Amino acid sequence: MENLIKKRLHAKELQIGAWLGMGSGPVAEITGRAGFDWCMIDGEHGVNDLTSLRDQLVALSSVNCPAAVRVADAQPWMLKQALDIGAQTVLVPMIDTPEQAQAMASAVRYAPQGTRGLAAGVVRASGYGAKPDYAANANAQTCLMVQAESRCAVENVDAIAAVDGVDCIFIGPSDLAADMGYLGESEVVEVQNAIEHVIKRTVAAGKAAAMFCLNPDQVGRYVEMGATFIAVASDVVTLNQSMRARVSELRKLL
Ligand code: 3PY
Ligand code: MG
Repeated sequence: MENLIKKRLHAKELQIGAWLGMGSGPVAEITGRAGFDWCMIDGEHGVNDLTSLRDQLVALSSVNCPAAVRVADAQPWMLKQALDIGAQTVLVPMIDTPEQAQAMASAVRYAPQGTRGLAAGVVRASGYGAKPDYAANANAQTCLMVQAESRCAVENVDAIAAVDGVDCIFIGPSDLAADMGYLGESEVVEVQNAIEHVIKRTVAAGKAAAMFCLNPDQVGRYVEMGATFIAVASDVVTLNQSMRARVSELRKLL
């Protein structure tokens, strides 16, 4: 199946999406129907396990919402599992060096381009064997995003962006701010300058730049810098805000 996220990343089309951290198929289905260009199922933070990741991939596919999975760590076996359950786009946190990025690019592709383990006949990605051409087409449809979220990654951005097989560099503003000594303060100018640097160098290398920004007033700035893939909502944050707003609204009325 064609990977729309990858196609649009390469075409530099703007894609806005939602973060799914609740581990819930129904929440994924509701969010997937809302009109976002994509949803990211978060296996790094939150409560997801392999079965809940799979359930949400099924839910998003049922409503034709392109899906991506963030794995917990830069481990080839985690990428193997995420791809086998049907994720075509994977995001790997905390990639600091071109060597780490290269290892991830190898882990997500079958030989000869990579080292992904092959069990195409029995995994969900191939329809449990119903799509015999899955393995032949998988490398071309797999999309690798790596997260730049440290000073080291900022310094190495050119070399990371140059790695064959890396489609997108995704900035993690919270971790980056923390690593720069500004825990919880990603708005400070030093962090914003580092973010701008990563976006601009990534785009200059011909790769897509992605950002996490839940403040709607700030999204336009990152688009102007060149980011084309932006997380603009989170299931946890939205539920939290709307439940609290409803309680305070009703407390005033009653
Ligand atoms: C971060 O802000 O560190 C993230 O990983 C968000 O995506
Ligand atoms: Mg992070």
